Amino acid sequence: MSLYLGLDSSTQSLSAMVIDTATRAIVFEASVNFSEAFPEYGTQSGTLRSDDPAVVHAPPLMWVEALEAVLLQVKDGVDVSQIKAVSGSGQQHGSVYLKSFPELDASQSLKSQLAGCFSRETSPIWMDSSTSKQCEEIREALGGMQATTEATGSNTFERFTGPQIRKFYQEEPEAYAETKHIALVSSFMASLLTGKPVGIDPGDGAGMNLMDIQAKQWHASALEATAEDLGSKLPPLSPSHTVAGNIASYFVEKYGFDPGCKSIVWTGDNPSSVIGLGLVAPGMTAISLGTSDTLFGSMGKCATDPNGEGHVFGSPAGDYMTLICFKNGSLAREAILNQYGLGWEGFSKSLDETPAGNHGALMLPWFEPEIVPHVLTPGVHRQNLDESDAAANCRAVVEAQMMSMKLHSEWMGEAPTKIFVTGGASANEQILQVMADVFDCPVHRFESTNSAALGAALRAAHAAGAGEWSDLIHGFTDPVAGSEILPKHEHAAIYRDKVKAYQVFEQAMR
Ligand code: ADP
Ligand code: XUL
Repeated sequence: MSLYLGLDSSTQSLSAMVIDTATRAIVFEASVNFSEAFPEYGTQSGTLRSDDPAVVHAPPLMWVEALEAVLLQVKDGVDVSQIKAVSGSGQQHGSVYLKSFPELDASQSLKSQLAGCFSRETSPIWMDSSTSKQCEEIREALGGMQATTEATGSNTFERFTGPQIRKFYQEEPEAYAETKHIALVSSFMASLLTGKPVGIDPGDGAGMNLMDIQAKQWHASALEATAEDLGSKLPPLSPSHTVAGNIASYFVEKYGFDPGCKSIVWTGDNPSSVIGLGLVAPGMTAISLGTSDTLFGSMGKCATDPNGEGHVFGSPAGDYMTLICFKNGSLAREAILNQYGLGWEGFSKSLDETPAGNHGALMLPWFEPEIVPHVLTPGVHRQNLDESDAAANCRAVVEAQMMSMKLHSEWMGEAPTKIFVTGGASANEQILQVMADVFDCPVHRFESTNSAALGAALRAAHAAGAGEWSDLIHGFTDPVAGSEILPKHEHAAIYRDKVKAYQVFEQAMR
């Protein structure tokens, strides 16, 4: 047996996946849904909301509790002593602020040991869009949009960690001064497993507006533009394959891990999915239909988006990856589903019953402030679309999302010739047909919709020396045989024109 554990701490849940590289099989999967398992934290879909829709936080102590809960399931499901290495991925950009990091003691729970350690009780997460002022200040200090994008791989974005840290520094200077360690969700969880603060990898580090994208080191001017003394509070940037140490004795004693089990640096969920989808060579494109929709690809050289909408992150496979994040992904599809009282079956039926192009109906589904295009005031806009027509609204939301993804990814250069798709909504064939038609290329599905956890398990194996990427991914990241969804050419022709109308509507309303 050659077991490796991958964890994914996402917005709504913490998932675990154990793979066996000897038999090339996923041998165990488990998941803990934050809001269901820990209602006492008062989260909705894993998030804390306030009266201001721009402010979205989550309690880090809930993630700590979830780690114990998911490891209990792993312990019941596999022989934990056989796990050779563990790694993970986290929702990107979210940050955790600690006054101190405790020496872990197996006779007490993680929760009780961490409870007094936070200098900020709640963590701003990627859905927060309350830092426009700080974005502008940092962008100006770095010489404007283009200079910021070239320096850090992205323009400043409200959810990125640098602007979030600056807001905390400005609004709660005493708590900021008390903060000894600032972690990302990924590096915080990795620190728990290792029993000490560990580094941030260039995949997740690039989502902070603080990392020099070429050198993959902290960017001195960006640190200075963000907050006083920031360099001393951040851990080092560490390559994604870094062995942070052996797993902390806490987990050996409490769950039965082998004392020699390696604890590997974590990355962001999107960089992790790049591995979990097998995008280890440049030029491959994938779309994840999760809480948000993200479009990403692997890239040999670092090329940034001149429009400042897309991002460049480090890829755990070595080079770079691009990423464009559309916040109103499943969030928007679910809003329509709920508005018309449908289930996913009814939603899919509506897509079947309505024609490609939807008789020219258009929707801009900005239920939440949108990241791409940049729209801070939420609003749902309709054109040639009757709000009382449930089926047409189902088609309109999906067409809008696919057309927006096509339009805002054109800067990447070449149109994709094949798309790999993952995330919860990739189970929906009707949605994938619209994707194939709008992009006019085949779409391939995967067995596991949890590519981030799979990527984490594969990264654990890679960092522990189990093999080269091309060998390791074999048998794990092959698309489901016969799952290919082909574009219908008459539909593709309709969307070629409709994308232009969509662009005009989008520009008029943003
Ligand atoms: P994340 O990892 O971002 O938390 P997931 O990738 O697990 O999210 O996706 C979860 C989402 O998938 C759910 O919120 C739901 O909207 C969506 N989903 C699940 N099943 C279907 C389906 N059959 N059709 C469309 N969407 C679905
Ligand atoms: C990426 C982003 C989201 C989160 C979701 O930039 O903000 O995809 O990573 O977990």
